Amino acid sequence: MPDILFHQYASSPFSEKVRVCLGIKNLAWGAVDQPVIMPKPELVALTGGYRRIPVMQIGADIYCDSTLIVRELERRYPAHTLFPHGDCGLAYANALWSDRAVFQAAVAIIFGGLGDKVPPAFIKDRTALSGRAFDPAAMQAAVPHMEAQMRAHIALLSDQLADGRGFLSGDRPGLIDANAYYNLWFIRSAFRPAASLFESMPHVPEWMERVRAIGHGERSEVSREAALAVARAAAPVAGTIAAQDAALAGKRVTVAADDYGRDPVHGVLAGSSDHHVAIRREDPLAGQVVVHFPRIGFSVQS
Ligand SMILES: N[C@@H](CCC(=O)N[C@@H](CS)C(=O)NCC(=O)O)C(=O)O
Repeated sequence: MPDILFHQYASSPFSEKVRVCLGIKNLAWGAVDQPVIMPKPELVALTGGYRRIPVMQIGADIYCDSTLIVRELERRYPAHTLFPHGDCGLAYANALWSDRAVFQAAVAIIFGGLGDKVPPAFIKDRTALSGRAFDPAAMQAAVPHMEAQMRAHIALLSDQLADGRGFLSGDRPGLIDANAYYNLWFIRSAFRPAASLFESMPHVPEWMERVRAIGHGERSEVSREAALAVARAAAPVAGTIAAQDAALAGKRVTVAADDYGRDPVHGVLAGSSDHHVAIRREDPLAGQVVVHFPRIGFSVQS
């Protein structure tokens, strides 16, 4: 059983970001496939209610959100760094561009393009996820604008690669490549016709091929039941609490995403820093776990 258990599904773009990072680091990991729509009973047993994908599990420590997963991978496995040319703060900041602006354009282009081929159960689920209508017909109307946006985003990549460099920050791949790659991968795999947006963009197809060729490291398959058994058998790691959170130490808090998929997770504050917050909780299926969230994009309430 590999130490890294990665809760994901094949078509998930945020999972592809992390899979590329696992490839850059050439790590062994267990893929725990989760459903594309709710219910996800084994996942929420681990997270306490957070339903988004991906989630990483190491023993009884559960890491939510691709940004924190990447940060934890770099901390635990510093070899083959995700920041081969430095600039780690900028690379994390760059995720806000890819995860919000570029991702939203990709979603509109893909689901607007698929139109009435999007299954009703998926529409219902994503409406509940976002708290507003997930409406492929409305997205269809927005496609010309979103394609223009996407083209402008991709042109930034083309500019960055124009001096002949192999990867976005130089001759070695890093987080910044995974960030920029996964939305284009999403378009190509979910709605192929829209790939014409970048297939003719100078330097971009060759760079995409270089990123694809990195692979995903050493993947094996792990069942959801086996992942729960790993959590039950392990003890979560002890964390430290940052000075600014001292008043909340040992207190019950609620953590929730501030954009979509805002399902609250309750627990006792067990660790924090400028970059993360961690809460301890007990679950009948998963045992005692600590669930870790990034600070950016999540609220903490006592
Ligand atoms: N900020 C989150 C976003 C994750 C996200 O939106 N994931 C999508 C799938 S790629 C999701 O959870 N969709 C709803 C679902 O799968 O249930 C991250 O970086 O992990």
